[in-house]
Amino acid sequence: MDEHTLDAVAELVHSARRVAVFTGAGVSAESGIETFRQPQTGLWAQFDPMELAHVDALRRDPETVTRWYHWRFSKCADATPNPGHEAITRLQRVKREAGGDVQVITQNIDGLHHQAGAEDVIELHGSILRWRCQKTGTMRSIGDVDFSSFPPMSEAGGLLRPDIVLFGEMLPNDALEAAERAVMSCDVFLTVGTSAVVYPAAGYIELAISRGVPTVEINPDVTPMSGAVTHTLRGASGVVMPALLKQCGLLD
Ligand code: BV8
Repeated sequence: MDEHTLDAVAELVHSARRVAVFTGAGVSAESGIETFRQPQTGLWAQFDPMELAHVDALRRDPETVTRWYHWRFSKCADATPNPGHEAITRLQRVKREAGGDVQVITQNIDGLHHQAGAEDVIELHGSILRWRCQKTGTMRSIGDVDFSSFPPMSEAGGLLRPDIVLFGEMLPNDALEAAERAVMSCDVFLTVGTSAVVYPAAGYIELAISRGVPTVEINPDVTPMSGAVTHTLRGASGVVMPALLKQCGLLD
């Protein structure tokens, strides 16, 4: 991570009134949750997430897809927020106390931003912690789902599925509207831990760039947006985010 860039970004974040923080699976990597495009391990190694996380796969093979999501939940059930999540929450708290705001827009379904204390998190792709009856639309917490057989069924005889957005499904309107408002009103836009290849979510990075506000990519790797953002901080979010807050004088 380049010290000069860190200093420049800290200056931008410190003076910004409203910050939008757009996150992807990379922000949960240091909590032990494999990123979306990391090769699958063990039992699921032979499956491609892009195949399983698709609405057609759920229609074609609800047993395998619900088993996979139950397995993915089991991988994140014990996960706890890492210093990256905590730094984002702290930034939001400090900005709100000063009359500004930080809006967290996440593609992640693991609930870790919320667990870290972030408020009003915009979950573009829903949450694996909520499961929905396909027949009645009723929601229930994953703890109230009977996984003794797959696919899990509701009392109404409907298929129970995670309340997430699969490929080929529309994103919830309220999340889209909230995300657009956040990007259109921010003074600085941080994109943290995302490969920036999934749409319409990745479009928010392009929207921020088109507005001409400073945009910062925080990621150990290059992404398709690396050449278009204002600054890149190459590093893990669990390291970069706390360093950024420390540089802003918000963390000792
Ligand atoms: C829709 C829930 C329309 C499920 C997910 C325009 C152009 C091209 C394609 C499309 C387009 N518009 C629509 C599409 C199709 C498709 C799409 O985007 N395809 C792409 C992939 C080619 N989009 C859709 O289908 C969307 N729906 O458009 O509907 C429609 C119209 C009419 C009728 C019906 C529908 C729905 C997209 C949502 C899909 N659901 N998640 C689940 O999670 O299982 S998306 C999935 O990818 C995850 O949510 C994940 O978060 C997301 C994005 O991936 P990332 O978060 O970026 O994760 P990834 O592993 O890729 O990258 C991790 C990054 O972190 C890496 O860069 C890595 O270097 C970095 N990293 C690693 N360690 C760290 C780190 N960074 C920081 N710190 C670290 N320690």
